[in-house]
Amino acid sequence: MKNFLDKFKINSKRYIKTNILFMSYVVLSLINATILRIFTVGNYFEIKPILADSAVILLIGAIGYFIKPKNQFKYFFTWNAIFTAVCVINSLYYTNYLSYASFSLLATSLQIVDVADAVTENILEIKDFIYLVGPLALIVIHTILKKKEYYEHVSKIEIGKVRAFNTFIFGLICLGVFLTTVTAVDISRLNKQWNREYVVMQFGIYTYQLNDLVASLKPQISPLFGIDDASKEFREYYEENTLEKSNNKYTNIFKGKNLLMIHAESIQNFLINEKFNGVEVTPTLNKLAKEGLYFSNFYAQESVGTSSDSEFTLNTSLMPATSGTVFVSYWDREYVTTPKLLKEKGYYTFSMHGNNPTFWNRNNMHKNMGYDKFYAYEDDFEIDETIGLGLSDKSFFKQAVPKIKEISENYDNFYGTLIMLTNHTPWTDIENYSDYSVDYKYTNEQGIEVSAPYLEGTTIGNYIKSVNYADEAIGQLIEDLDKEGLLENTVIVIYGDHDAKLKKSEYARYYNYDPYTDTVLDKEDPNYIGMDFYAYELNREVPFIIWSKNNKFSTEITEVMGMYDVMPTLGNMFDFYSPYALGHDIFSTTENVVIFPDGNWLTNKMYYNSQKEEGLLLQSNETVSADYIDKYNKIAEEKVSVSDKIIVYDLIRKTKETNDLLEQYQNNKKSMNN
Ligand code: GP9
Ligand code: MN
Repeated sequence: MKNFLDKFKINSKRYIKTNILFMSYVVLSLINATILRIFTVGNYFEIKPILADSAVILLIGAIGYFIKPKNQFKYFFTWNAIFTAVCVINSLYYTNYLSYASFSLLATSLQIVDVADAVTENILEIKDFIYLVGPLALIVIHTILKKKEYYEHVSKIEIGKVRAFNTFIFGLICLGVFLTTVTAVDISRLNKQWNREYVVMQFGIYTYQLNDLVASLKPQISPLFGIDDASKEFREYYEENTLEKSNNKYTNIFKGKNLLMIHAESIQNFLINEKFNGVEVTPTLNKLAKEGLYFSNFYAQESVGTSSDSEFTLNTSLMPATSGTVFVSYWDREYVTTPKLLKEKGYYTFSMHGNNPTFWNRNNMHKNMGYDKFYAYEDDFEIDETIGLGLSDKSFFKQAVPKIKEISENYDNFYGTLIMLTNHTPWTDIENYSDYSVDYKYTNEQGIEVSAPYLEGTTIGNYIKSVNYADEAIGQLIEDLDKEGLLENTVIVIYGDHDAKLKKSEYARYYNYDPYTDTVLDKEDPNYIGMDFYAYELNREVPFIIWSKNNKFSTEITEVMGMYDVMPTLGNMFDFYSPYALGHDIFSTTENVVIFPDGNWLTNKMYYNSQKEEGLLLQSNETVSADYIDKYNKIAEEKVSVSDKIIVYDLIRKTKETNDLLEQYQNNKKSMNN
């Protein structure tokens, strides 16, 4: 035994001495992966992802032993640099989207060039670059090893192939041990890849990214495979979930009216009816909400395609794609959309936007969604006032009204979407175009008027000022439309396209500020209001208002509602219908559910976090059963999955083609019989 131990000691020593470069590569690559998990999901030293990451690092590393020692550095450095890049990109990505990066988004990520300001203002943080220490350390180690003539020494030992073999076996052992811990749920989620946080927690970042690379080739490759299963799933889903046309007090109330949609960039619902120093942030929206139908529990369901995803879900009642974005990767598929359905009823359909038409590939996708014309940027607008990303909302609306007027003179009806822009992050230009104050004014004991800074100069403060500007712009638009007589036959719909993606920490000052001492409450204070995961998610709700000048509904709808419910809800009012809608007419549902692209869901009773497999009860006097959770988990999975199948496999087009063929066949048969 002693003999064996001695031998082991000597062998280990020799192994370490002749494998310094390889081991540095392994340790540094593993440390980066672990730091990433700690900084993103806060996952500390879980054995599963460490095993999975180790397997990837070792199996790739084994190949390095086939290279001559003096050239090995290039190989290990390249791989360590690739692993580091994966960590940096995912860290940056997580900060912004609370999710992990995907190859399928390469095209989408190029959009970031256009929002460069937003990126530097809000996204870059030192913690995103800590991973660079890895490759730097490897360079230092290599330089020292070179000086000590390590490579010459190692070259003398002719055991490259044995080392490669042993490392490979060790990698396989890690993989084997890891595989014994994998559950069926893990495999299913790895395949689906939409619950990315879960996948990274279970499989580690490197396996996630490798798997993602394969999954991202999906738009090109997968329509070639699995079409039969996809069609079956599609058929079965719609057989079991046939959406009945509703019949309620809102049915056809707006039949024959024009519909003008206002895509309100990044406006969140928490600012509705909010005041600073007694002055409303959104007086226009407050008035419209009070007079119209105000859906006060409304959520966007966007994924990484942000604005474009919301446009897609709103107009199709489908979910965003699980990898890539529909507007960029799947814009050429066929969809049943609101503009197309209204066009069938004789409406002229148009969209307008002050930004470059190629942004989000709108120039192609708007045509495909059935808009007759996309009025955009310099071709159709004079860029006479630029704020943030482009033409200011006020100038945009001013120029839009005469165009709408002309359309209304040439066509009986229209469906139009006006996409706002000014309230896009980073809201830095704000002081130049808003005099809204987010300070806190009070009279002190000496009777002197004091202004405590409160949110002045903060990101959330700038955001609020910017929302006030956007609200003013909407107010001016409504006024101008009224002057032109355009409100008599037009229904206005306003939707916040998604939340502003403010950081949790931004809310600390908003909720916990004491103006009298100009301090923010300490986190430990019992009165401190924190923003935990659920509070943050629930606060992401956006306004949704349906307003018509001559119908005063003055109704608030508190049932939870998602972007995918807009199409069936408006369809019931304007008399159009899509058999593929995944949402519901909100006035005909008993218990609605909002599904998020990551599989989380929300009902009036619960917000469920499918990543962590736990939920928050929303009504103190209610509990929910395990069956309740299972039921909505199943619905969430089904909807996300069937929606993705429609998108990837172009199933609506295929169904139409099959039906057309069938019809042709039956007609031929009929004429032959005659
Ligand atoms: C750009 C605008 C913003 O044209 O719609 O897009 P977003 O960054 O919100 O997706
Ligand atoms: Mn947007």
